[in-house]
Amino acid sequence: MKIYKTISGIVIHHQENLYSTTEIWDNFINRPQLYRKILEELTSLDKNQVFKKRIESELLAPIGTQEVWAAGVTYYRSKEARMDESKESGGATFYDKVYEAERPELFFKANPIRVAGHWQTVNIRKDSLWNVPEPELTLFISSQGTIEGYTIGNDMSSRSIEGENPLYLPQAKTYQRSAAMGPCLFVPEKPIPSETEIHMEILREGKLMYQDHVAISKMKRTHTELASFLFRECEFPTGCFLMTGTCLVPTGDFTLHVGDVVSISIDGIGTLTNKVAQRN
Ligand code: DO4
Ligand code: MG
Repeated sequence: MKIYKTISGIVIHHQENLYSTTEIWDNFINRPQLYRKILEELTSLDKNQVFKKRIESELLAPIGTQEVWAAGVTYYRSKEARMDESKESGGATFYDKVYEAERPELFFKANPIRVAGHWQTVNIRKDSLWNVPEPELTLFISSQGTIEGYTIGNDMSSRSIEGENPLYLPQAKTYQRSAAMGPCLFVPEKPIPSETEIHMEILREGKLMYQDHVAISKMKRTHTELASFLFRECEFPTGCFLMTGTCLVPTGDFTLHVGDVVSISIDGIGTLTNKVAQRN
């Protein structure tokens, strides 16, 4: 089941049918056993294929008042790339240690105003020379700590700022439109399968600059492990989103340009596309 947030309300896509409700987003999604609850409600909702137009022309990022958090160094490839970019600063050892440690790296990524939706622009910073998208399976966790859904996340990152000094991580990671999420909230009956693949491609003036994919089974940690660390000492009254880390890192000579188009696809969820921009 896929849940879309649109200007005119929520659209639910289930088994080829479209349903709509004007329920408030936060109240609608922040419920344990979300799949079962929505399934029970479907017969009482408006059902009409015309709601497809709302998905096509009124789509918003699938977020209400939730905070967006992110996990880091959850894949070997991320550890390697970060150790490489920080070797001159002497920060490499921290990535090595956190990959092996019991406690994962978790950081605050964005509040809702910094999040772009499908086809909105994401930014690279003007004071950053080396920028990449990070395609990440993103969990929706209810206020009770249960994983209820998934979306596609782009954890836009400045490699030059993070590489200069790991203490600059918040500036490398959190700025206007440094995150994208969408196109929908995928709410399956069972947890997402480990064979699920994440694909990313980057186009520059129509030319393919990068293309790769990975299965989420390559991740070192489990989703429940990450969620339980996040909920240890934090409350999230309307639930929260948690990006689970990247495994797709372009080679060191690649940096994003203004105008590049980044598309991230995850099996079962869809495709999140964003054009790269810079603030004036
Ligand atoms: O350690 C810094 C951030 C790591 C990250 O964002 C990732 O591994 O995806
Ligand atoms: Mg990341």
